[in-house]
Amino acid sequence: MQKPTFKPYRLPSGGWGSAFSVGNILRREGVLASVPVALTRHNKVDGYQCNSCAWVKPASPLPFEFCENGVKAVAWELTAHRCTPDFFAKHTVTELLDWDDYHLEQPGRLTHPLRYDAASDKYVPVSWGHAVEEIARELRAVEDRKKGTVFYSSGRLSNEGSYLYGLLARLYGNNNLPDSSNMCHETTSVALPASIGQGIGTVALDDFGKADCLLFFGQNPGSNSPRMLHPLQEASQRGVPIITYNPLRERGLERFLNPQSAVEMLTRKETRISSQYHQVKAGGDLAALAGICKAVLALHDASLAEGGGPVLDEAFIQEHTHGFDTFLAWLETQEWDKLERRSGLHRADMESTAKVYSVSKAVIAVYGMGLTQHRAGVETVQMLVNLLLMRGNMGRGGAGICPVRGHSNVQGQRTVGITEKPELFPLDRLGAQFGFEPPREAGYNTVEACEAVLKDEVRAFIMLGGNFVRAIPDHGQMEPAWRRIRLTVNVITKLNRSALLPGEISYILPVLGRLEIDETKAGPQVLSMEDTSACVHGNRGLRKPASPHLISEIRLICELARAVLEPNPRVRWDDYMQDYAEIRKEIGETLPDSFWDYERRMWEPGGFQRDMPVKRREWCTDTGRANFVTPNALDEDADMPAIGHDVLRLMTLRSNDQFNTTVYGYDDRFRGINNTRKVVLMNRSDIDRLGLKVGQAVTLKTVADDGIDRRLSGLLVVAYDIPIGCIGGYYPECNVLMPIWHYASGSKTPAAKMIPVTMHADSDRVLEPQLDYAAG
Ligand SMILES: Nc1nc2c(c(=O)[nH]1)N[C@H]1C(S)=C(S)[C@@H](COP(=O)(O)OP(=O)(O)OC[C@H]3O[C@@H](n4cnc5c(=O)[nH]c(N)nc54)[C@H](O)[C@@H]3O)O[C@H]1N2
Ligand SMILES: Nc1nc2c(c(=O)[nH]1)N[C@H]1C(S)=C(S)[C@@H](COP(=O)(O)OP(=O)(O)OC[C@H]3O[C@@H](n4cnc5c(=O)[nH]c(N)nc54)[C@H](O)[C@@H]3O)O[C@H]1N2
Ligand SMILES: [Mo]
Repeated sequence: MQKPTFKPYRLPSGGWGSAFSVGNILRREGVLASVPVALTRHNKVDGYQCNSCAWVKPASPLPFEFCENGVKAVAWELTAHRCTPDFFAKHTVTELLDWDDYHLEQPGRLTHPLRYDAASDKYVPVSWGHAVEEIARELRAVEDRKKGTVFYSSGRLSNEGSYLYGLLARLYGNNNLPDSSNMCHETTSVALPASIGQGIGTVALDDFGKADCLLFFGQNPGSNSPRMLHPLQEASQRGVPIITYNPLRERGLERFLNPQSAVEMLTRKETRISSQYHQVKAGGDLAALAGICKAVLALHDASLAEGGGPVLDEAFIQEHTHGFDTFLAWLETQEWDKLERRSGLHRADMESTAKVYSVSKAVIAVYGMGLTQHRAGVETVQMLVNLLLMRGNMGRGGAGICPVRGHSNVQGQRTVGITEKPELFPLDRLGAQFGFEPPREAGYNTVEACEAVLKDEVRAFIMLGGNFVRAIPDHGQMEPAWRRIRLTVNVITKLNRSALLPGEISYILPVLGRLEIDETKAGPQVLSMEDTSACVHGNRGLRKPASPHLISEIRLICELARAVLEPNPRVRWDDYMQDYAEIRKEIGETLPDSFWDYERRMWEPGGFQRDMPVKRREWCTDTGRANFVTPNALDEDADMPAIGHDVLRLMTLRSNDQFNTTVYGYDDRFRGINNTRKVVLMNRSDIDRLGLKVGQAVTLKTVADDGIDRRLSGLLVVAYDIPIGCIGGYYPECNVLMPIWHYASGSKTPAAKMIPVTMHADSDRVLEPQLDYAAG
């Protein structure tokens, strides 16, 4: 491993850095020749849907509709490397527990089903038949099905697989269907229905072409949804102001050079992205947004006083909204000095945003984890909606709210029934369709599933995709508890840490990825998924499977269901696993409003968009109108220990070289950090104030009064452009610091963007002096 370095990155996002990075990864995965061929089918009609993020797949794609991180995700799945039973014969589980996330996935695609053998502390090959039989026996033996069994899934799973998995859980007897979305945009799914009556965003790709102002809160397109930089570039070139609120100056929100444009690459003609950039304090957005709303109001009053027109869209507010007067009264009581303190910004910052906003005719507000992963996340998202409602920026072209979803099918998965909340899925219809009485009690979400595991109430935990134990908070409590679960099943494609925490009985069941040809008796099968703009697309695999021993996720669900459940002639598992069109027919019957003529429409260019009542200004809320939601208080962490002088706010971040817990490498190019993930980004004045030195190793310790010692040592201090009092570290390494009860109220999304911690030096020595940019 090379020495860690820190050198601010001077280049734009995209550009040559992106091209080089892609070349490196293709070489490392041994797919230099094959992946470029596959990429011509990437996000194309009759091709496959990118397995990285959920960003919109346009109706008229670019010749190369992919980005650097999409290529990494494709190369990751199509890698030439294989993790065979030989690998497991060489390494015990205890030994592998010392490996980091990167090295665990490096051996490549898993090739055989494996069962944990406690005597040798190794995973050994097993037949699919034996695996299904034993798992089914264990699931049937669980006494309390409501409490004892959990069905987790990660948002990569197709619509077809998700629908069957939800059906399996409900026929089995519970709604314990936590998913990655519980750690992600659950805040959105709670905030938006109360505000506007739909749990998903309201804009389509073409709205970006019509908007005349974009607001960006806590989302990092340069790393996490790079194809979005194309519409942003186009907007910027049209002169559209792009206003960003983010504690970090993320390169993708500053400058972009389109790596697919030969002219731009040769002339190095980059585009400025944000026209205003406000480095809000972590967790300061609620206050910042309140300040912007207050300033808009002041502009309205001033305009009227001068005999001008209204700034507020009074007709819209009158006809379409509820709660405006209460909101107004609350805004008037908010003092500027408090708003400044809480946001870490100046009044002038918020006023300058209000000024641009109040003359724009069509505004889109984009947001991501920077808003949702906070204790006050729900109220913050609702405050962003309030701002849009003030000028009627909802339900018309070029305007609306745009939560940027994470996993490539996380949104579709919820649509077709992966939810622990019974009210979110038409259970009556489902029951009538399949002749059973679905369970009506709420199931476990992610946090509740973890709490049940800590109480030793869970007997069986199925993980369909993902890396649950690594993605959740509180590793120090969760990992030992995990080993007390009787049955854990890891349905995965590469080895990860969750699989290394076996209970009494544990399986690794390797499956096909969506880029692979899924051939059944009925011929090659296709899948479908929904992007962040609620458009549903078909997906056709194109590569030979990584191993002849892999089966599809759908076949596994069907085999398990047949072995666990009482026979029910209305549920045709045998047909579903051969012909996925049969599953789509069932989805169409349960959800006819969205999925009529599914089989044909999923191949339309750009997919088909699910119904969005807000587009017609129909509000499916309790009041029948769009609600201005007034927050309870601006104390974003009222029930946390007071943020004192030496308590810092830790944001857990993604590098440019990872997909969630999958670590592609140790470089975070745009942030200038190379060859390491063991760093903590700090403001230089905090470093001085705490008597620390750049390059020194430090320990972070969580401030909490529950008697549990949560700490992480050996992080190297990096002096960074980050607001005073805020620090940054990488997810998932820092999850050990996050208490399980530290989540957004209302949604229980873990509050990963603001963990209160203290910090002390591990020793006086400066280990990596070269990490000081000033010294280099
Ligand atoms: N390449 C790649 N793509 C991905 C992923 C990946 O890991 N790698 N993950 C996928 C998934 S599942 C998801 S959910 C999305 C996540 O994508 P994002 O929503 O972009 O998530 P993060 O990178 O966690 O954080 C986003 C930004 O929030 C900022 N931030 C932190 N705290 C605050 C705050 O208090 N206020 C504000 N305004 N900003 C804040 C951070 O500086 C960062 O720029 O990306 C998806 N796409
Ligand atoms: N501190 C902190 N914690 C966080 C976050 C944060 O920002 N900060 N973000 C949260 C968010 S937004 C999310 S979405 C979660 C992510 O939580 P998860 O979705 O559970 O985690 P991933 O890292 O995406 O899962 C990676 C694993 O998925 C498996 N896999 C990949 N492709 C496939 C496939 O096609 N089929 C199957 N069956 N398996 C596959 C591979 O074996 C791989 O090891 O983490 C959350 N945790
Ligand atoms: Mo996510």
